[in-house]
Amino acid sequence: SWAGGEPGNGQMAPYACQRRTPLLHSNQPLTEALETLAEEAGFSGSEGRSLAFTRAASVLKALPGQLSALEELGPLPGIGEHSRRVIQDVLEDGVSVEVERVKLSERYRTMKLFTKIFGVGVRTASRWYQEGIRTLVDLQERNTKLTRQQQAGLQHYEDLNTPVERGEAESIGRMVQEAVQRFLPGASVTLAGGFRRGKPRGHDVDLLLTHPEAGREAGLLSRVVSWLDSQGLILYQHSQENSFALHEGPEPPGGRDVLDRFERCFSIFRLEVQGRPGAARGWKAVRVDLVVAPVGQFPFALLGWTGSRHFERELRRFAGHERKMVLNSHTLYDTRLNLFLPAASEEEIFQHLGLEYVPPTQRNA
Ligand code: 8DG
Ligand code: MN
Ligand code: MN
Repeated sequence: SWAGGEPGNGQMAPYACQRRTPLLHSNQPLTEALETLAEEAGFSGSEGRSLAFTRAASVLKALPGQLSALEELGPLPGIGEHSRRVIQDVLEDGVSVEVERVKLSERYRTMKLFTKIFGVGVRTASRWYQEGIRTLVDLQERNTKLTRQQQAGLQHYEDLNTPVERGEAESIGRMVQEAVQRFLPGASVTLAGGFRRGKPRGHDVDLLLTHPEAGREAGLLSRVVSWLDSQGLILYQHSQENSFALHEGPEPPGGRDVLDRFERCFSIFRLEVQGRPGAARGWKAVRVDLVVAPVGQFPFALLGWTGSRHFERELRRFAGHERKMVLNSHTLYDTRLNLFLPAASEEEIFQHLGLEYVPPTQRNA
């Protein structure tokens, strides 16, 4: 089938957005090894190498069964020499020496520790590492300069690195829905991100707000956030205004990431929780992303915020390379026809792209 078929039949489609990738697959040890190397390459600033490992892992996630020999891979797309070597090692020895070495290395472990702080990216983590900082205690003792976001991230480090359960995500969705109804009846709140793809837990809660009447959603977010804040439900928030203007036209593919041009809010919620054994307090800090989209852009926003990140990247690459279209979380632009292609649903966006529809639960690329 177009979705992959048997391992080695050479039928696997080259772009992840042409394949179905379920949450659970049969090659976990292999994808884990490859994703560790992808992460390590990202920590070293080697984006190309990182992407190559991510692509290889993503191909394995779409295989219908467990791979037992490298030969079965045949001419699968996007699996390079280095990835093949890693796969072979794991298949033959159960582990890859290279991956094990990475996992034990001081640099990898420290980079992982630091990038798990909300607000800390690879560049900051790398700088701290070069300055000889190794632990969270070091960070505090050396009075390292931190942004407000990083301070909040450090303060709630443990909670924010405890997975958010689906039930918790749903409670937060209801809290936001309730606040939204106070200010704009008829507006909707949609759970996107990993939970929409069927993940049972995640690192944050991604919520998309809209209203069926275009324009009514303007200003909604600041009211909602202020109200939640006044109720003591928000531990940290950083909001951005909508900076998207249609008349500017689309940005070139590979240009600045335009996903962040909606009215949006990165926040940390204070979620009441019951029955946490051994917990001294009855609440937990949870990362929440709130995004507001006008209804005309909603399908694009929903598609863009459902992920996975690799699936999104592949969709945009497919649109650009195969269709000469520019896709982002606001619009789809056809550069040959010089026009925007409107869509009332995710299905219509796939149709415009000439892609078979991939439901959210099959976007775990
Ligand atoms: P998780 O939270 O369960 O770990 O997984 P996830 O839900 O898939 O990851 P995510 O980091 O929350 O991202 C989900 C999608 O939302 C992702 O495909 C792209 C979009 N998105 C964010 N935050 C940002 C951002 O800061 N910039 C951009 N460009 N896109 C973002 O969630
Ligand atoms: Mn998420
Ligand atoms: Mn998110």
